[in-house]
Amino acid sequence: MSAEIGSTTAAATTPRGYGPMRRKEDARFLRGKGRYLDDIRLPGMLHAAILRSPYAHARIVSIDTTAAEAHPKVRAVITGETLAGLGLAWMPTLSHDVQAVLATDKVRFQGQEVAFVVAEDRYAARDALALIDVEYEPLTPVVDARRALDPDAPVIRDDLTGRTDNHIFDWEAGDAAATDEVFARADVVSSCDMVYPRTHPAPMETCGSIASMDPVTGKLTVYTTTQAPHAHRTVYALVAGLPEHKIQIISPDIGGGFGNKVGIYPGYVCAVVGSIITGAPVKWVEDRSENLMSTSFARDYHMHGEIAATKDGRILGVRVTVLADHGAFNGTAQPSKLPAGLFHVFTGSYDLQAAHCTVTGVYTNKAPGGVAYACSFRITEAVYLIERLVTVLATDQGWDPAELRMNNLIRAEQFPYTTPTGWEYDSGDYPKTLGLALQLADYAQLRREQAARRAAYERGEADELMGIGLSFFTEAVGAGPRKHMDILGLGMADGAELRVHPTGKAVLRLSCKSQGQGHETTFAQIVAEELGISPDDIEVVQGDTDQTPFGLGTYGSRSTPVSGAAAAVVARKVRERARIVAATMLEVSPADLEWSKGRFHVTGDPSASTSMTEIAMAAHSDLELPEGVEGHLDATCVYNPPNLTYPCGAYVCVVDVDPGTGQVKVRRFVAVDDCGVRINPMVVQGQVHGGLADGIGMALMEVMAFDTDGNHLGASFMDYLLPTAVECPSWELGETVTPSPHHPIGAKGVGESATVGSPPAVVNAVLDAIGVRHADMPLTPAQVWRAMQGRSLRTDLAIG
Ligand code: MCN
Ligand code: CUN
Repeated sequence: MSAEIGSTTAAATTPRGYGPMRRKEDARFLRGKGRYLDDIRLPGMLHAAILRSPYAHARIVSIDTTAAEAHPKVRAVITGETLAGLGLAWMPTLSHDVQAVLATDKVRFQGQEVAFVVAEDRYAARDALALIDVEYEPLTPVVDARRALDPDAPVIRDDLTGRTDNHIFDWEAGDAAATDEVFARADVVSSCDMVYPRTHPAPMETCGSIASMDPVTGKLTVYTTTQAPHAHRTVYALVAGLPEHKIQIISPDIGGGFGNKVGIYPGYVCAVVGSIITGAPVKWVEDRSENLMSTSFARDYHMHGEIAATKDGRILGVRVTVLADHGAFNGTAQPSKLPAGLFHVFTGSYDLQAAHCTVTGVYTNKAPGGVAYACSFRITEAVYLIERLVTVLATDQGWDPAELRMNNLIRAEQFPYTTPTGWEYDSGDYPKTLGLALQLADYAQLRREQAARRAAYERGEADELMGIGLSFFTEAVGAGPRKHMDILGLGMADGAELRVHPTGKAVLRLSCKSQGQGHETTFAQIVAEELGISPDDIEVVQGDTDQTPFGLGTYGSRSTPVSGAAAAVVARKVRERARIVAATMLEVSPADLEWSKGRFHVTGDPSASTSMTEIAMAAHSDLELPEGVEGHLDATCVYNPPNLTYPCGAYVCVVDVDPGTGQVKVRRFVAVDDCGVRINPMVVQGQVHGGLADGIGMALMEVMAFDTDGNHLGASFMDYLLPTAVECPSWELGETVTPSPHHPIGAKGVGESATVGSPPAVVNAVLDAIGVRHADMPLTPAQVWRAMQGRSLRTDLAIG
């Protein structure tokens, strides 16, 4: 699917370090030999199923489990009451709220967990759900976030003491007075209301967990689909009061996470309780509908944005108000001190004088979670907002959207650049990146073609209209404990451990956890680059808390910025140890040695040299090392990033729209990404391809819609549409490389870039084609058709 232009492609041979290399893990994935959670079978293992609420909002009058307990294959039925006895009926969320593990008082969204059945097989567990008798007293649900703060809105969270409304938080960033001043002196102001609809990460593999409590040793082993094994362990220990050193979390192969597997779900807690009660391992795995209905969603932001400029096209400031629908429990995955996550970067890639934004979070009767799904903590929404606003301004003024962007981008010499909301972008050459994208797309020619097409359409000689959409994004990825970048309130720095064996093979242990991003290959390449060992000889170990160092895990495209840095630092430590060993071997001073990939040689005498393999063997031998120098070649490090890394990208999307049907065809997509130094360009391209497909999905088809009763209208892939190869063009990728100045190897994260950057490009293209100023995503044929009639609707609510 890749047409590759504007970038260098080296031969696809195995490199010693950076460069395109086929993924090592694909040897098992492509043969169907991956080991996913549901492949794991422990002796005596029991199976669980969850009874879920059919209502979005209802009081629980009674729960009768007698008949289910009498089922011959049922071993335990757990309700909120059982959990309350253990102090586990409620659990903390990622945002310092609490969430019912199993509902006791009320159900607050459709699909909420009510009871947990443990049985001898999966079928019996499912059958027994039907034997549980729950009496509900239905309550009016709050479905539309805009109604959540109405004085007569039902109070969803009456479990919280003193709560009389559905308000969660108010948050603001930027300088209100300075922004008002800038707007007062602006020549032109454009504004726009837009909804970023609720979407879902929808990984191929759903979530699940197998808990096994050893009644003799008291050791709890949990196999679970988590992106953050160490964080999960600490939370289990803190919440359940279990001894942390006796908890082992094993995250096996993961079939896609996309943020869906960051949080802790009620089923995980219940599986642990089920194992403690039954004395056997308990497996719980969601089905597709359960995943779509109850696990963490994304977006659901209602945004009002204003943008101010001078009459000659200088953008001065941005003013934003947001209503954020967080569902029934505030469970958004984001740094604890930032209730609206990194929405802070809503000023985008432009050099503005002032900006201000307020975000209000509200409860509604929908599933909790939020942010997750290639989000980088709300940057997806921020980029969509600013890239739509800039386009709306261009439309209103009749300016060219490419020129407007080019004239206002932060310039290369302004880095490090502090945004009006106080974030320090590390590096970039935005005009160069945009320039390359425009060149690859042949923007001027596209505009000519578009004009000709419109003229032909108006003459009745063409059936379709053509649209060109642009976006430019800056991402903020690689969060660590410094700068308040915790998660779950935990500020756990990320470790790396590297051990070189006597024969020169190495094992690298990391705190992050691949869900498909190719870590086993790319992190081996980092060590290979530093030590000159072949990546094939370096094993990357992740996902098992007994085997790996502490750290927050993989989300917010942090693995390369954080664990990638740790891998480079730990390899350099090993190299310095190797230098001492080599100096002893060659009988010179360490300072007299020079390193060239894979060997040390004596300065001025290249023939006096020794290879990494020889050094490794010597390090484990009877070689007399200098006083105080330990043998072996191993090292550990803990990396706490000084700042986030800020990758960027410029995207150009070309669409053809059939005005008769509203059908959109993405004809071309040019994506120029700058993620600093690329470790494995092939893997980076794969990440970008996936993200671009995601973007097409969100822009054109994906939405979690609800009806007025709070019924979920997207609980299967029949209703929640995902893009396929059919909807995707042959991607045209390009690259610019601006290394991160504070990262040991100059790399920036890229895993979410394309998902963040592509939706506004697609939307801008479709609206450009049909000549409509704004319509909300997803731009389904019906929505496009309505927009052309001047009747764009809310697509996330059946009530419109
Ligand atoms: N890489 C590289 N050079 C760079 C940057 C990255 O070679 N300059 C490589 C990395 O070494 C890694 C991959 O690209 O193999 C992605 O790296 P990074 O940007 O650090 O992102 P993470 O590994 O932290 O992955 C997380 C990110 C997130 S948050 C989501 S959401 C998402 C994404 O990755 N989920 C994914 N991409 C995904 N891809 C797959 N297949 N499955 C998911 O669940
Ligand atoms: Cu938020 S989706 Mo990714 O950061 O795991």
